[in-house]
Amino acid sequence: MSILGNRVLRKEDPRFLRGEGRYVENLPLEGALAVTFVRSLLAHARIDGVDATAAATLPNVQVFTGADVDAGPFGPPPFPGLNPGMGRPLVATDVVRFVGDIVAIVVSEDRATGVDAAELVSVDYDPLPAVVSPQDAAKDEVLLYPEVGTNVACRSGSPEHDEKLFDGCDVVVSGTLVSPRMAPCPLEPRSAAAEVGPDGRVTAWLSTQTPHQDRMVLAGTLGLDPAQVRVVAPDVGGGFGAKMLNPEEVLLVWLARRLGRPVRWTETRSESMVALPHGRAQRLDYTIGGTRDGKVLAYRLDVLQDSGAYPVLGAFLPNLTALMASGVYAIPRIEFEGRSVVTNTTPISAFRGAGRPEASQTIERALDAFAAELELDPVEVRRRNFIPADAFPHTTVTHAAYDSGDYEGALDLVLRSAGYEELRDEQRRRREQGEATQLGIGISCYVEITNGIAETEFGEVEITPDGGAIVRTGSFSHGQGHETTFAMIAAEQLGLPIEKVTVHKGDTDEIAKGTGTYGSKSTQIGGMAARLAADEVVEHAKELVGDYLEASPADIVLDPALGRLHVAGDPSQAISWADLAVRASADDRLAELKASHEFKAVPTFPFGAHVAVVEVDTETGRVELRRLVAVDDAGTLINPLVAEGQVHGGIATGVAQALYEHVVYDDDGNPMTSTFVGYAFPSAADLPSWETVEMETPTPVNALGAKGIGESGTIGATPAVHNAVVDALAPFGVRHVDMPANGENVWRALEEART
Ligand code: MCN
Repeated sequence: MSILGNRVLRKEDPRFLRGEGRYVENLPLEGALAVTFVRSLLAHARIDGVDATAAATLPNVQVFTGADVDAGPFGPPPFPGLNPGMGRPLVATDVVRFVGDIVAIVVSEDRATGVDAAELVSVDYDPLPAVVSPQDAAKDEVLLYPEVGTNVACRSGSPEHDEKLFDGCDVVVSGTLVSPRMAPCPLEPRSAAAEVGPDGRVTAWLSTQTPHQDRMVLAGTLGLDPAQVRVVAPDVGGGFGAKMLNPEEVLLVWLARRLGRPVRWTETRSESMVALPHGRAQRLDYTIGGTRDGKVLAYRLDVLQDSGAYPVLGAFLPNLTALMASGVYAIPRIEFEGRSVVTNTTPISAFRGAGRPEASQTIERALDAFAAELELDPVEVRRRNFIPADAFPHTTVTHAAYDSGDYEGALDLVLRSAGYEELRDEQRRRREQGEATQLGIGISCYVEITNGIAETEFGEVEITPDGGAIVRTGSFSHGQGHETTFAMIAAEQLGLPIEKVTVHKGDTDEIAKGTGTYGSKSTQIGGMAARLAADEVVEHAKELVGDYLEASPADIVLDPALGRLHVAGDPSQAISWADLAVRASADDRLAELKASHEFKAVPTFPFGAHVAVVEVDTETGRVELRRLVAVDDAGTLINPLVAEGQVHGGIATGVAQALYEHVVYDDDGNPMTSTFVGYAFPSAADLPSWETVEMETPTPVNALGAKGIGESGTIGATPAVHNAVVDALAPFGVRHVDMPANGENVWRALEEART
């Protein structure tokens, strides 16, 4: 029986549950100096001077300013269309561009002294006007980079408007949706350490998702040969897309080389809230048009992306929003224009979903607004526009080549599971009785893209002297359970028990190559690479067994149930992996039982449907999420238990954006939500238990049939909950509520509708 598709408990959990996880912060690193960053308290200012005299009087304290750092700038990354003139000095020298920008570095023997010294560093600022809203930035009145001449960091789509786009439409509806800026809030904040070895090579221990890519960027930014840099990522307590390389990690390596001593830095929570890149922060203006019977004919989307002070991945994300603009619907005409602008705020990067949630948040709100205008059930309007299940592969007018799907099937399943008709009955009853607490029912149907830029991943499998196996992968698990699921994949191919398979990751000296983990691509490319490497090991094993049994390798077969190799049709003389490893070791041939593979594939398109049920107190605006029923189809599941965990976490993030989280700045660019007191990061106690329903539509793109699941819940949940809140308020004439749809925003929407 196959181990794949079983709810195998996570191999890594005992380590974490016993507190035996190894994070950068608790790695033994003798004699490590503490690093503290001095950060700007102003959003936009010229630096007239940095005085470190007082700080340097504290025992064993050294202070470095931008003038000392002979490396950088950092970025912008080489994405097509990104303005190359908007690089970030590793330490600000002339100008600070957001609260949290690095203005000096303090190095001390212990962390407490470093914090004291940082407070004594005096920076002479000459304030400049701060540009906080992307709409203001787009006016190009105050420029963050005067030498560049514009605040626009990147353009996507086309500024051309087709006057005839909405021709033939009986009904045209417009609206604006702001996808609130979110802080990623990993449980483990960022942490980095670095040390130069006796051979002059530098090792950087990073809390990251992408060790191999980090090695290249570190080497590139510091002018080093990549062979001189080793990156090790130990256990990582969450990344959510944001833990990619930033100036802080580069500076740690620079300091270790400069000082010849090991150094370590771990972010505080409030530092993480301003300095770790944020996510989302898109303003989306939409117009949707169609026929009176609910057929959508045209859709226009204008995106204004806030990129924060220094453009990194976030500035590029409208390209993904454009690609996924059509959602699960066959829309014949779509126009898209995206502009990404710099503002005096924390940089925007990837955050769970990265560019795709914004697309589904908008098309799903637009569909509901269109249905409301037509006075049709939102379910009915969706049915009239789905890409049908027999139309795959299907390429949308925005050039997304969907691999496989059954969008109506997912909707049917979720409606049945939620008891949609009964919910509508209950809603009708409350409306008729004029109850203060109204019921809202929200639907979302989504499709998203995983392995979005068709990447390659590395996998290696090696039989160990005891007949077990090591899987080495270029993917990097930071909460996704790869130690279990990748072991399952290799165990399946080798016919070994999962206990005999160990997964190694995250050390660039041990693992030859890798792209890392983001875009929910690990299973479909990293898992496939491991699988194909395991298959090659089996082929090599057949050679060896052929030699030992004096038979042709072509006649040798693997019995996957017993993990033994024998001549086809003659299992009496079989050799187990354990026996083979012993014999091969004795003959000095164990190294033959090792193979590596690089797997490249096109993107896959997971999809699903969510139903959210909310209660809204129409007197106070208070919203309570009662239920969230979710169908998330990621193709064939390797481990439904792990996948379900991914969906649970993903939904929590999606609900949090719909109802709670929002990074807020005042007009001068001061962050108002830089601790968990001010930032509404929900805990499990704030959320109901999710009702997840399995559905598996394999992809033809890889032999596992697997698509990604890591971000799906997030993408499906936000629009379902958002739609539910608006639905609850429909009888009051409310057609729109800003996210997060919290008590205040709901109350405002109600007041506006009443007046
Ligand atoms: N899985 C499966 N069957 C599938 C697909 C996935 O059993 N068809 C399992 C996998 O084997 C894997 C897990 O689900 O163990 C997630 O796999 P996948 O969807 O391939 O995603 P990645 O491993 O590439 O993870 C990335 C994704 C992203 S982009 C973000 S953001 C995210 C996420 O995963 N950040 C997370 N999940 C997170 N979970 C935790 N705990 N912490 C984060 O920071």
